[in-house]
Amino acid sequence: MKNRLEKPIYVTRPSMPDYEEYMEQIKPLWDSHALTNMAEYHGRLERELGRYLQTEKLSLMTNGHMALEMALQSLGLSGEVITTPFTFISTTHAIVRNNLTPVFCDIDGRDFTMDAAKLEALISKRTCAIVPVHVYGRICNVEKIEEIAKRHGLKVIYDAAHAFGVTYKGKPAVSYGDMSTLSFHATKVFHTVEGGAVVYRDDETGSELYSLKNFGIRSEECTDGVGANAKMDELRAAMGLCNLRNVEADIARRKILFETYLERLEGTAGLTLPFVQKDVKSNYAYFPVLFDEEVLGIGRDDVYEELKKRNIYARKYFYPLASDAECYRNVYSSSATPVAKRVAESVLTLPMYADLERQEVVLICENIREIIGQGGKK
Ligand code: T4K
Repeated sequence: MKNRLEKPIYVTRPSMPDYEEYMEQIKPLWDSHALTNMAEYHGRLERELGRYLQTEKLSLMTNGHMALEMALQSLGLSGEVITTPFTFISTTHAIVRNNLTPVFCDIDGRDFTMDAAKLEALISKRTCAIVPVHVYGRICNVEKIEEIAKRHGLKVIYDAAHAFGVTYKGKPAVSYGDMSTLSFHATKVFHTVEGGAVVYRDDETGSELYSLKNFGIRSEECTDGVGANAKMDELRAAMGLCNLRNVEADIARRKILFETYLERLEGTAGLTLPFVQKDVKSNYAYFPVLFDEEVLGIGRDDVYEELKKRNIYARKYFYPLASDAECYRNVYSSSATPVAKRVAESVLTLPMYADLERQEVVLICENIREIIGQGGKK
């Protein structure tokens, strides 16, 4: 184990703004005492994010999960929602917590987003919406999904938690569908520590979301919705304002790391490496690799454990499938989504964050090649 790293490398590490810059940003709060409930920075971050994402219709939320819950609730849906099991558990929970029933569609074997060719067969009289996920920041088959949704009168809400800053055919990922939700969690390309947003299309929905994230309160004496507390506070909005200034530079650094991984791992039998889709400007959020046990003679789980011993903490995003989670497995079977099952059983996402050194990526790749017995160095 000659390449064991001295310092642990985790799957991700949040970007931090310059300390002085953040202190400067939050200083006025000691005068204003305005800390939360849609105060100045809340509005400012909404406007600045709106400019970056080319939309005027963006509502900040306390996290990506509540963004999805609030988005679904604002549409007043009931019945079944077609979604993907290859996602973080939040996607399924947001559907279920809205008293909706998830119906799992299999994924495309190449980009791991919802397989639009299998979508229509799952539509029933009870279907009210589709919740696809731009998983790893890869864009779903938005054209086909829109065409099917239109034909059946269904709403489309994209879980775009991974797709901050991604564009498809020159348009931001969040411009597709009836709504899109974003996560600004510390582990994301852009973060506000915890945070998220809903991108919506009309002012009526905007007003509904504004009220729902504040307990359903419309005015001091009128509460006409069963809302939640999903507001973002001023300290986190200030973090967002600082981080937004650095996000393009962070994405550029990620791109270099992504390309270094490809350069060092390309041509290794038994590995399926990620790629940037056609017409997509990527944010390089994740570096997912499939390990084919039949070819390698060593399985994904063994590679994961071996990497851990060498101080490299990759993650099995997303294993188990949401449909296999203890709270859902009595209702669903992953055998209904065989492609998702195979991908979940063979995927490892390798460390990826803006501050990761190029040399660290080189070392991670050497370790992987050593573990799978295909030579330490390339
Ligand atoms: N939809 C999708 C498709 C999502 O992926 C997510 C979240 C959501 C919806 C919901 O959005 P949020 O409500 O979270 O905004 C993480 C994140 O907590 C979660 O945001 C993310 N997706 C998911 C994919 O990953 P864990 O449990 O794997 O994170 P954790 O704490 O193990 O962190 C991973 C590594 O990052 C650690 O080993 C070390 C490093 N780390 C983490 C944190 C939190 C740090 O260095 N500093 C930190 O503060 O879920």
